[in-house]
Amino acid sequence: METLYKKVNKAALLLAVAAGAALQSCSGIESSQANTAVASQADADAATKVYVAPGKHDELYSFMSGGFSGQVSVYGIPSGRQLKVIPVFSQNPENGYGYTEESKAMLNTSFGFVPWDDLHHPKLSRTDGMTDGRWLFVNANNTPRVARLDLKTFETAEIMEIPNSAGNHCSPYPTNDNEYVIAGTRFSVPINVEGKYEDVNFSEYKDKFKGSISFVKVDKKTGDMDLDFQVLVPGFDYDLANGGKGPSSDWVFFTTYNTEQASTLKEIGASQNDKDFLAAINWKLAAKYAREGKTHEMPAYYYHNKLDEKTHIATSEIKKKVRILLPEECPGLMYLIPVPKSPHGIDVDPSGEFMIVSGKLASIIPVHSFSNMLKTIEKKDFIGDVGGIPILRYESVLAGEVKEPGLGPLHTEFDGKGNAYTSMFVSSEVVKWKLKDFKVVDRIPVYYSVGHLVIPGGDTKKPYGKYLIAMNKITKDRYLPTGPELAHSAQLIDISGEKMKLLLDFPTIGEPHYAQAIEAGKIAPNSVKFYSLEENSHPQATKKESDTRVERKGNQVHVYMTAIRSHLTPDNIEGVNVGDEVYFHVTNLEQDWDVPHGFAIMGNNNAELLIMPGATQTLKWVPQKAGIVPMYCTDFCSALHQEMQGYIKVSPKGVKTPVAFSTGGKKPAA
Ligand SMILES: [Cu+2]
Repeated sequence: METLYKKVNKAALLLAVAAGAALQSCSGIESSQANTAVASQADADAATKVYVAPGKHDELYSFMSGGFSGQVSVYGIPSGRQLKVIPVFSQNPENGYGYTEESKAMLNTSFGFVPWDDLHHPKLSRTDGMTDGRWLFVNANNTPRVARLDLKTFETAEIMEIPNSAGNHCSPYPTNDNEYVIAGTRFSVPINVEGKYEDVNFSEYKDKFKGSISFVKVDKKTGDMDLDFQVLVPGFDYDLANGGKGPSSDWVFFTTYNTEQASTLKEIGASQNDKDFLAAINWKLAAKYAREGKTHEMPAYYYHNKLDEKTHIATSEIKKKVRILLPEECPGLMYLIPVPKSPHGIDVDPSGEFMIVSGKLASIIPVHSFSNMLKTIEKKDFIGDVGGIPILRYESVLAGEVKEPGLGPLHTEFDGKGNAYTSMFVSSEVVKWKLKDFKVVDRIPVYYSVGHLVIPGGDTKKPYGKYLIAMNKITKDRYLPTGPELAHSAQLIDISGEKMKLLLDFPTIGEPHYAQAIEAGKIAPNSVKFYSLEENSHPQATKKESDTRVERKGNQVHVYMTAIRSHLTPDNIEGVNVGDEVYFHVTNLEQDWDVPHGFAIMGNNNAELLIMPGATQTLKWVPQKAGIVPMYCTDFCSALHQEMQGYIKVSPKGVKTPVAFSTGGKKPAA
């Protein structure tokens, strides 16, 4: 009976999903009944592959960049269900990130407090060339920064500003054992190694503008980042990068454009040359040169912001110098390999032998060979140099070309079964081709204008070649209309068979440029459920209700408050005046999973707090009006959540009211 019931239930579900999908795909198009029937069967097959039953978990986590949202969003795959949004470079009123006294320092930069950024590329940390589920590194494209997210807590743990960079697009690329996270600048700018200000004009681009590649060291145990050194490179635009694997592990590769070094109307000025360059840097050798003292010490000014795990307080450290390596002084450090003009992605296949360069304007995809590169270097088969950096002969490094792949090749990943998949921005498709002979074997349309794509582990030595996610730039008619702005769209494609099959569309947040995906088992078991109250060493933590209090220090009032289902202590406060700086240090006393408390106060020119169990967070409030002001818990925590509220009496300026506080039976202090 039970089996039969289950079967009937599943069949009914599939029909419902298929009917919905068929309706959508046929809306506005004439279609015969036969077509609908065929579509229904295909859609039903797709539905079974993405269906995750209620209460069941997804196979994989996917971390998508938020682009101009400055955040990272987390999805379950294959369902496409959104699990979380992690604020990184942008303030998030939902949980107070960037608004609370504890988190504000995370957004400090040499430009002051920067509450927004354009986050492009998430990259998972690695052990022995495989993603290990410990951290996620992401870049800020606008105000150059690299952040590390802790995947035990899904929180931003650290943000490192990158000096001598202007547009940190080519970032962040971890080496195979997280020795370094590497970040290249998109815009070249005048860089003076003595750290002096120079009055440079646009016309001096070729002489004065430089690029930089930053090598951020990662502590193996803690993940803590530190800018070890930078390599000063020719004044091109550095677009994307990827590290080698296996035999090419010591190298990292960068696509460049604007090798013409134009300073204006780059859409024309940066498209003059038939070829731009793939830059290859031997990072192991660079680290050796840096260790051996080949660096120049340059005055600099940049921020390093870190969250303390025990106090949950972020602090900023100002760094005042950076070590610089000059390629012309470091033989063997850097080479340039010609590639078709204006390339975007550079992707290294799982074996580490092939470097695939996708040129948006190119009609072919060149596949360069790492072993050929080494031979070409050895034979000194150079066709010239840029500032002492040898240019290798294209034909000597080339392994082959993928012919007629489609229009606008952009980014390639791999399935670990000998196939490569390249996104085609202009012709809106994903193209599958063989690494053995570079022949195209399959193509599938995507809707529309795909940017990057991701295969779980597709940038490691052992991809998990079951799914591919296409991240599309344009959505148009794929969903119900929502006015002029539509959600960007991801599409999940089954790549387990010979032919690619479209399984699912799902909307995404902001503009996902790139994503990473990893088996759930590498992250889920380590996920923190709550913070230990005992280990909470926040200096303003209040661990017992009996320790709650209100203290005045000049025009500052500090409220040491606790929250537990279902009351705030204290919940009646007086002795606050208009214009005071009131700091609510709220400790969530709960020691249970999924019981955050929120805290908000009427008229506050700030966000709310969302305090995790066992943690302390501080909200600043400067009352503007006299009167009785309500405050309450914003997170529906219990049946009596609506009762979790209180009042503060605000007296006019100059009216001396003694500080007093209470909750229920607890009498105000004398
Ligand atoms: Cu509550």
